Amino acid sequence: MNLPKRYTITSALPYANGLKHIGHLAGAYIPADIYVRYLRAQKRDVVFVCGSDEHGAAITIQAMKEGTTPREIVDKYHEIIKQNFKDLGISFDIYHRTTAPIHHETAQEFFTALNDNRDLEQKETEQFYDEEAQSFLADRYIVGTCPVCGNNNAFGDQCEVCGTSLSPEMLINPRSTLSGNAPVKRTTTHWYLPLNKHEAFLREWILEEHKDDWKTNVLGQCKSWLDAGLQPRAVTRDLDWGIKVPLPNAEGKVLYVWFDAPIGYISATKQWAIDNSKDWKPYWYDKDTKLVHFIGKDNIVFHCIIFPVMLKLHGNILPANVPANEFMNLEGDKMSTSRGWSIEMEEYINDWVKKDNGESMADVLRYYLTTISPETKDSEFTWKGFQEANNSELGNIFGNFVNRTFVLMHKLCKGKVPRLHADVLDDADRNMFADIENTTAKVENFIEGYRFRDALFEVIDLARKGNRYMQDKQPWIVARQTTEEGQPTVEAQKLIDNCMHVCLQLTANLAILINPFLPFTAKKLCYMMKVVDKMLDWENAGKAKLLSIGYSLREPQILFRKVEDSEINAQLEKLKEKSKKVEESKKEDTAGKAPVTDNQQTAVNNEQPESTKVKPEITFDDFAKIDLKVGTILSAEKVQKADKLLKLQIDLGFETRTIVSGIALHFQPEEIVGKQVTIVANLAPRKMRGIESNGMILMAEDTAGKLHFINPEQKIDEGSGVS
Ligand code: B3M
Ligand code: ZN
Repeated sequence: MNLPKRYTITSALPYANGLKHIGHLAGAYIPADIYVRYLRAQKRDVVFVCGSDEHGAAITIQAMKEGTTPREIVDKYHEIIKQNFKDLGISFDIYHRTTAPIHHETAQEFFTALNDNRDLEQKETEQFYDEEAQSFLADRYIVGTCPVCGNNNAFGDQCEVCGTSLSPEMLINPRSTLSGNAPVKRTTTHWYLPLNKHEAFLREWILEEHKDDWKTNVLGQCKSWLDAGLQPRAVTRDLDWGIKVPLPNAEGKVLYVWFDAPIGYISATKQWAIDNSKDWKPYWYDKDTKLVHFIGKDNIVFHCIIFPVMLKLHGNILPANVPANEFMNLEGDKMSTSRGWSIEMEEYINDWVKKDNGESMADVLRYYLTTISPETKDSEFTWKGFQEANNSELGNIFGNFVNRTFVLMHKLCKGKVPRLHADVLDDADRNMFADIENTTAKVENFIEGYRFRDALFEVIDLARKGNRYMQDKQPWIVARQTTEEGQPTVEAQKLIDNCMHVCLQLTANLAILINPFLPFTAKKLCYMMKVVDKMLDWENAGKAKLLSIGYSLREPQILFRKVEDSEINAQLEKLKEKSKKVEESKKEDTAGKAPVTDNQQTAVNNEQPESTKVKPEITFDDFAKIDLKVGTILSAEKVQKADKLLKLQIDLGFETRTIVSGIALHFQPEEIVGKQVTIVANLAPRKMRGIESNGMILMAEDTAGKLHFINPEQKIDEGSGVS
């Protein structure tokens, strides 16, 4: 195999618009860190870059929400996220920012080079415009109904419910997130990257050249994009936050955030090179460099189609691989910070890492997230699974093996590495050495193939074999064959020595093999073995003689503490509370009210109380389209894992309807059965938590936020119309 001369490894630049959760961590950061730590242990030349993505609507909209400036938002979240990564052992060589001047220059140069080379097209088009806010509405500034799944709050660039990539024109009933108004069309000029011209190249490069070494989930997404036909993609926006378009006639225009962000990998490399007196160019131009992008699946199109076209036009190297991960769910539902159904890195660090056993709890998270890594399909984090991984695998297998080895070595071998006695060496001993060698080869192969889950499994399995070996050898029983003075016989001591020698050499090997995955634990092991970090160099892996005979070792330290049921229950409770709070504050989906976006809600709050605000005028014909009917609630039940939803069966006389309504925090199911309600009978069906809801019940919300039924004064026939 021809080894690359150097590696440029990137992890997706997180938007500095809020805390990042452990799903992000599992998707793009832990796998990259494992890979990079392994490469460094192999003494390969590698740069690992990342940083904050600080432009785009994600930032400006968050600033509006927090009532502050984009600058303050990025300054605040950049620092927090950077520190979070550090606390969890993600070892970037640089964690840069896209607001840095060097990045602005780099991105502008890139744009200019492409534009000068006529690789971009300038076009005048009609785009949505908010007359009240006097602003064009791109990306997240516009919301509407997703044409694919019917989500009412899909963004102009993407539906976050079904993941479909959208353009504002595709939204049904678009509305501005600035004013809530329906937008109008206005002409504006933008620069486009004509992806359609590069289809043939992309097909060849992705679907032919990489058909065997890229992951199937990645190839599949690329293929469906290519099969759907590529369109020219605008690379500029009408916004005032971002990197100015470096042309004289481009007042008020900035580079599209997805144009500048990936260039952030290059500018980060430049800054790293400056800081370390290196030349950055080979890392982006030399064909001997292996470029690998670690990302989550929602970023595939940008890293496999758009950015590669940009890189090719600009004369840079292309990614050798883009091992994108699928998503990680949490306790049966999609992980989402905005819905409060998430575990933020910050939160985990405060609850676990900053307490008692500190850094080893960072390793526990790294461990569990790797064992459930969504490498080929979506996976799920559960607190029970976390506890199990810690207590059973790390504690009972890995930790236990190391601990027994050290305790017995102190008890039976005077705290020193015993020698190996060839005359009593048996197959079990020899097999153990062979296992160490075999495992090393397997771990290498898996890591090189981006199969980190499998690699980690092999390491734990080796520890499991170590436990079994020790259990079979039972040195503590052998030690009972004593002389008259009470010392083990010569023969017995030989057997003990061999067993402990093997276990200690195995421990040293485990430290090397576990190091890319659990770096804090590897460090602790080095301390216990009184060896320097250099022992962790990969060239030592698989070797039988890492610890010298007669070398005295430290007392064992507990590697992993037990995680108690009470701690797990507290986390589960906390998660529920958090999501309840968020959902309450959003009042999203509350019956009787159309769902509003986070942003709309801020706009409303900033102006006047909702009760005094009247929506824009509609015509009688608009109103006449709504079919209101009276029905009776036949049954009501809570929806699993959705604290605020009730599933209602409503008798409409002519039929019985299922309606899912967000009123569970206001009413007990049993108290509303038999009540009459007014419903919107012709609302398009909508799926909530997997249940199709056919309509909406009307509710009045008083100024204190309490809900009241809108029903006839006395019981009337089901199916009666309301107008
Ligand atoms: N900030 C989107 C995301 O955080 C975007 C990634 C940029 S990578 C160049 O998912
Ligand atoms: Zn959708």
